[in-house]
Amino acid sequence: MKKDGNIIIINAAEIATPRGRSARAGASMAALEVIPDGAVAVEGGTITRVGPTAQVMAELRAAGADLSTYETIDAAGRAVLPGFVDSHTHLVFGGYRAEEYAWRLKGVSYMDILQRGGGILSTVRATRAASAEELFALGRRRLDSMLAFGVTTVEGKSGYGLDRETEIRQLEVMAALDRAHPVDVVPTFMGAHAVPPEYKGRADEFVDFLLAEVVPEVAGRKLAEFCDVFCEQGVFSVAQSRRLLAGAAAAGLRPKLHADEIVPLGGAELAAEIGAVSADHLLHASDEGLRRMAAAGVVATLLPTTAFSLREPYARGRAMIDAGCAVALATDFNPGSCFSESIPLAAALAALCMQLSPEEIVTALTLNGAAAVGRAERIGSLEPGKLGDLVILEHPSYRFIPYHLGVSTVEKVIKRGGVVFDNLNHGGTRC
Ligand code: IZC
Ligand code: ZN
Repeated sequence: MKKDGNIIIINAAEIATPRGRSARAGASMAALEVIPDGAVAVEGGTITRVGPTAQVMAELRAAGADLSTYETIDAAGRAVLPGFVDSHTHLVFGGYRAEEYAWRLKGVSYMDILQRGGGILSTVRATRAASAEELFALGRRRLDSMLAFGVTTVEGKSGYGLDRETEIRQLEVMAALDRAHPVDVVPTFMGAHAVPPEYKGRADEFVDFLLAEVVPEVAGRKLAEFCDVFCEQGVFSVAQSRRLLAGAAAAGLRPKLHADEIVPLGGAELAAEIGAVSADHLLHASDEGLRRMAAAGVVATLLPTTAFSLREPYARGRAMIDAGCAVALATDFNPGSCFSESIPLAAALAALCMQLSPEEIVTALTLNGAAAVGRAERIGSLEPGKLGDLVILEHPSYRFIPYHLGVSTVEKVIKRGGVVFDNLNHGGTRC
């Protein structure tokens, strides 16, 4: 009788994985372990063995494992990797911004649209008007799509409420999605995503409000693990971001930042100063900021599909790795600056426009993404003791991830030792 969470993948063309229980920085990002004719054994949802197929099978037999309790998958001709961790998304929102996209095509800038009360504020209006049930149904469909791209853990941010009630509703929906869906959802509180109309011109008072009225409830009810802020000219200053993140950290929410996305503001320096878990975007981060982030161990989360969508210059991913940073790659899925949950597009842009190697891209999508959501001890690599979260590609090498331009090469997704997506059996739908 098969047992839930028991699976053996055998005969893989290769197992490709970074190793470790924390982010890999600098040159070590390229040090993938590649095992030809590989196997992975998962028992009760946790990886127990990784190695050449003959060795893993001999070890299982020697240990007296009852192989009839395992599902077996023959992965001949296919590469097996850790499940992807999309460590930066805004996946719970109401409404869309297709009209604004058309304006942007005509040359109106993202920040101009926000200053005129559109952009994030347009999504805030639609999200405030949406019920928890509506947001849940939308979120579930989006998670299905992410899963098909090989994502087994996703970070999701609030920030489309900008009031107590809607911010909490977004986070509660993420908790419900986490329970209902195979993809694990890591919640981040981002009440400081924009200044709402009620506080127009009074950003400091809005930060006071968040610290007094929202952060205590979010932290007290454990509705979020992280606090993020849009540290940007015309949104929240470095001083306001520092104050909010310090208060949130005191309540138990670990800091993250949207840093140096549109103009160079010193977000990277702030991230290093306060020991943020990650600083994200970094299109305009200074050399000094990058050096400090590397020294402080802040994960640099790069979102190339956003730069592509905004037609902005790409973050200097190559220089960041060369400066000793740990780089993670994520999609930034949101209805405005980047309406795309495409992992393969992010990977292709990282290769072609940021000069990351295929090995670095795999590390950035797995172990370093896991570190950016504080979970590198449990996910992000294929090693005994980690969760049995993995993807099987339809091609024999991890190199196909950036090479197959914008097209997913993921054939199967396994979450905690169970097949949760199979592109062959289900024509692309979730099991
Ligand atoms: O809804 O536009 N940059 N926040 C900061 C975003 C992009 C998401 C959005
Ligand atoms: Zn974002």
